[in-house]
Amino acid sequence: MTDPTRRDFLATGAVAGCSSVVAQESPALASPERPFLTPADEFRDVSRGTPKPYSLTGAAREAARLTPETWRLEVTADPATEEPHTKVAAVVARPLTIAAGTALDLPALLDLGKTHQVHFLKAMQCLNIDTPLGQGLWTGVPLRDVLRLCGRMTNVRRISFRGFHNNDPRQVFQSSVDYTHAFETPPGELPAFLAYRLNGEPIPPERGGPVRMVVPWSYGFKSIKWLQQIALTNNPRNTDTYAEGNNDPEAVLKSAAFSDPVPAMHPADRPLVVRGVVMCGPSGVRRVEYWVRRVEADSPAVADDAPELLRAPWAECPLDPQPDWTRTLPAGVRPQDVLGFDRTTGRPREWPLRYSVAPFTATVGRLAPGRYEFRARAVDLNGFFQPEPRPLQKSGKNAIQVRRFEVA
Ligand SMILES: Nc1nc2c(c(=O)[nH]1)N[C@H]1C(S)=C(S)[C@@H](COP(=O)(O)O)O[C@H]1N2
Ligand SMILES: [Mo]
Repeated sequence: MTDPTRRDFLATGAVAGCSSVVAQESPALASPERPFLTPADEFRDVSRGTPKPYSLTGAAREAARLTPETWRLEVTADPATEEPHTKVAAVVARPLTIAAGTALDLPALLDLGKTHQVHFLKAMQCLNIDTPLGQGLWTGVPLRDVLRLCGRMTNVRRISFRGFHNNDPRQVFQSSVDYTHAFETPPGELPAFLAYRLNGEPIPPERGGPVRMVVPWSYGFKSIKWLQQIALTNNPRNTDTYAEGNNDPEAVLKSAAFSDPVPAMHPADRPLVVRGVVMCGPSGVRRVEYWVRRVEADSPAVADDAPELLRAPWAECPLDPQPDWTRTLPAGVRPQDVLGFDRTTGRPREWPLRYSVAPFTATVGRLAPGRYEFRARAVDLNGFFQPEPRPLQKSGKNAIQVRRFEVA
């Protein structure tokens, strides 16, 4: 009954540092041959644990309940109280536990999917890495529909969740959403959900399978891989592991442009074309624009909010036409069934799609020999220029990338 992995679910945060995540350039979504959907094994991986949970095989993987047959989800109420924030504990009518034989298994989740399944496109982005990790078509069941199985709940203010962590409390990686975000999805908004398919296939172990939480509006740390435990709590405070890294654990994805690396040397007789992707956060994307700055070896760096940058002659980078949806989406997934797409026309209701990335092209043309810097930035629907409105990078990675190169 007392499963050591469940102890201190909400009280502890992981001691395992965020230092395992090093900020660096990722080629994953910034390569010339970028497909609209990133193959599952080409996402850049951000996983804690020693050994990494996905490296377990055979009996060890079964014992960890990381196979489709052994996977179980427990949903329990957090009994903790703590003055002054939590005067009474959360209560749930029908907890789902392994001990009582009521934990949810994969067939039961798939069965729920027959009536509640959702599909949508989301780019995974780490709050601590410069470029998005990959973009997928995720399929699963909204968290709200799973939690309804538990019947009446009282004094629940947050929903906290964690994945498998090698039975080592220091490897715990957990995250959470508030009650409102779990249950009261507004029309047109995307729900947090328990995903069991990625790009039309079962989610592979590397991407968090059999079942992964996907929190559409947030950075990757909310999308808990190898999901196994959900706790309903009356602790109103955020206990996300990522909060310990000075991150804003309620950050939402920022609209931001990410340009592909520019080769260090560019021939003067060839026009320069730079590609990239723009992430669409809740504030949308009005346009993407670029600026090429001539520099000398000793030119000082230009800050993202320097007058020279703000007054610069930025030029628009058109977004690519939308892909052919019937050919881009996995077999069996109709465009009109993807959240964010119009039910009758089968076209996205807005473009770029919220919480996904769309490719753009900057056609710079020919440049005279010399040294240059290339920058691209997004302008959101409120007229804010990247990295506005929040230049705190721990609340959303959206610094303007600087690509230095020489034309010869
Ligand atoms: N259980 C678990 N879930 C996790 C993590 C982890 O270490 N353990 N890393 C998180 C972080 S910080 C990110 S950015 C994403 C990365 O997802 P990916 O490896 O599928 O690209 O997974 C998230 N989910
Ligand atoms: Mo992350």
